[in-house]
Amino acid sequence: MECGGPLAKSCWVLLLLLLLPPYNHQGQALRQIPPTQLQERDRDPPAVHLSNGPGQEPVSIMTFNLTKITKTSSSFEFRTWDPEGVIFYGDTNPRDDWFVLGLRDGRPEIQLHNPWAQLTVGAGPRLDDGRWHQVEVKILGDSVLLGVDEEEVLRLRQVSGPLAKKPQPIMRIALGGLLFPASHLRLPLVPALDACLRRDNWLDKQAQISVSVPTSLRNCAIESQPGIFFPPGTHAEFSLQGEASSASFCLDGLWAQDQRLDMDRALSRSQDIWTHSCPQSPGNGTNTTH
Ligand SMILES: *[C@@H]1O[C@H](CO)[C@@H](O)[C@H](O)[C@H]1NC(C)=O
Ligand SMILES: CC(=O)N[C@H]1CO[C@H](CO)[C@@H](O)[C@@H]1O
Repeated sequence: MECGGPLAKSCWVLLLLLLLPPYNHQGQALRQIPPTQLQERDRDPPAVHLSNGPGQEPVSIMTFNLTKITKTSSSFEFRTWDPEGVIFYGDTNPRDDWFVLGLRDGRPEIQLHNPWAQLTVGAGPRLDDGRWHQVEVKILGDSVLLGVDEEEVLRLRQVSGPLAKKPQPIMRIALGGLLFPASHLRLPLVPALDACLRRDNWLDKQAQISVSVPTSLRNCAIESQPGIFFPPGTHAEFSLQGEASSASFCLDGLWAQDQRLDMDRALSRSQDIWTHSCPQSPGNGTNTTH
């Protein structure tokens, strides 16, 4: 690979990515799902992506009538490689009665602000490992309980008043974003979370007044692997040419989370990528990522 000298800043490599046959180098068949079957994959319930393109808007907002609520817990499964962002936000009032469950450094974090308590607390195991995790948030009397994978990881006492007695009896729940600017958080974080959510069950269906249709632009149908994680704000475009079984293109570096990916290390680990120096003038037929 010619990466030194005058080309050091722009190391042009030609990658031949063998996409077919569908075997990895351990010889196992990779899962290939025809697009028509994506929606009807039986055992896997549909999942919604929590990030809304480059913006930090929630992907869905629900409202509940608190005077009708009998079930005060919410549960869902989610999966991510992203260590930071908002899973959901809830409020009756964005000024003085709100709650946020997010991830920071891969671990769950609760921030809440209401007349009874104002706090920021992190708890539980790292969840940014690309696996599905089950999460439950429950309001029990004056306590808020957080459960992860069937285990209680946090119990906050004396942090809530009776739901039905809130001055504004409408609770909003927003998925994957906030309903106020991120700077209003007690401890700011980057809200956008590159995560998938499924089997979600929010408070009491009987008390639900409205729900907006999820506006997520991305989909969760593809199998999650570390290599297909891109943080918000990045995107990759490749123009494929040549035979159907391979793709060749010139890359001017790959970036993820402001870090340049080490192409040499990727190459040394994969037997399915070949490199050659790019021609002097690759014909402007290539796209690069940032
Ligand atoms: C909430 O429910 C109560 C009791 O059923 C009802 O009186 C009230 O109008 C409802 N509020 C809204 C905004 O739906
Ligand atoms: C990669 C490459 O050749 N890029 C060129 C594409 O065309 C523009 C305009 O002619 C050039 O400035 C780029 O260097």
